[in-house]
Amino acid sequence: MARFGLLPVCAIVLCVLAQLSAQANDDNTFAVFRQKRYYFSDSFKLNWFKAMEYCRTRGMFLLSVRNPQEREAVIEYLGSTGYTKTHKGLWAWMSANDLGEEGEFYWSTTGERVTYPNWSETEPNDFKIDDCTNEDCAILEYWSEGGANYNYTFNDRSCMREFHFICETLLD
Ligand SMILES: [Ca+2]
Ligand SMILES: [Ca+2]
Repeated sequence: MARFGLLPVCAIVLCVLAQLSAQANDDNTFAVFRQKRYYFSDSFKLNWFKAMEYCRTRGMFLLSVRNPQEREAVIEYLGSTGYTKTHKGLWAWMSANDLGEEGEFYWSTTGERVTYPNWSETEPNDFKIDDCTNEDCAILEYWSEGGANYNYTFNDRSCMREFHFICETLLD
């Protein structure tokens, strides 16, 4: 029984591997910086939940920017994609959110509290979208004419809005 069952399993594994390999070959925004691998969804947008899921399907995690060194690595990586040469701004989901407790932001990828004070001016503001929706998920934002304020800084946005996003691998 086990012997006959093995063949279909092998076929499925090969099929999955082939698909993963095809996905990897399609990437033009996949790179390694300071020992972390990054992926930037430059061609499509998802809501925060879908972005989390998408990163996991690639064996990666939604981005965490826990200190100035990680911010520098992300800026270096994004520079390498060429995206900011052709776009004036960049808005990308990170894993930070205050879904669990309003006003208390955590990196859902690592479980750590957000202690790096890299928020844009007046953020996070939990802006009220409608009766049921405030802002509970955070993006990394850049605006070429924003000066120091939108310089790869953080902003809470509505989790259901669709933005580009960045995935990363975690260091051991
Ligand atoms: Ca909030
Ligand atoms: Ca906000």
